[in-house]
Amino acid sequence: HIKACLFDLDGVIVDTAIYHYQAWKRLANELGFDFTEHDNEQLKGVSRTRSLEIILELGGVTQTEAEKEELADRKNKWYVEMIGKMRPDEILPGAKEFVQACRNAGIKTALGSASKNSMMILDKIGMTDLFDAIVDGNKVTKAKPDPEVFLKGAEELGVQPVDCVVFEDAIAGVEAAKAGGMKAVGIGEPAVLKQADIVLPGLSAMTVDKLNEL
Ligand code: B16
Ligand code: MG
Repeated sequence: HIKACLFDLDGVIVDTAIYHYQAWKRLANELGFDFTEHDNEQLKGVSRTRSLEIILELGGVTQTEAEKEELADRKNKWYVEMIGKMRPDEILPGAKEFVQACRNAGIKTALGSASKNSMMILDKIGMTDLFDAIVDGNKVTKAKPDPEVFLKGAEELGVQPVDCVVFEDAIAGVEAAKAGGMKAVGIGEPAVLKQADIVLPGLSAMTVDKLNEL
């Protein structure tokens, strides 16, 4: 019997990938190379540091650790400027409704995101109070596909992993859920999210009744 639902943020609750893309592209352009929306696919669910490494590899650029830190900070400032303007109407279809439906059914809810900016985004879209636990990039040391982020979420909720369902749009995120012994609902394409128990196009296709059929 499912007792908790854990939600990824980018790609499940909101589409912040577009803002990450714009900020990374600006950085790549300043460094003298281009960065396409196609390249950006590789960064979904990946940490900020790892994202930068992937971009520098694409551009064939090598940087010192100190330079990398400065570049990541520069990108983050532009990103924060953009998410600072986010509004509740940017919540993906059905996301708020499903999280609320879980709560109404007595199912605990948690956020499990790699983003260190999660709190700001939740605040801007007005969803902070809908989560019983929030585990973000500031609270974890190991990135997805390591299950740390979701295991911490389950622990904060006081629920066993086997009684949890994770909602994820990234391959690494689905892998993290499975590695943690949880059920995984993929948001996206079945051909991509092969490890997920089921794959849906978005949370508007999800219902509380479906949780116990997984
Ligand atoms: P930040 P998620 C992830 O969010 C994004 O998908 C990924 O593109 C980003 O690099 C990562 O957060 C870190 O974000 O730079 O804000 O700390 O999908 O795990 O909710
Ligand atoms: Mg995601």
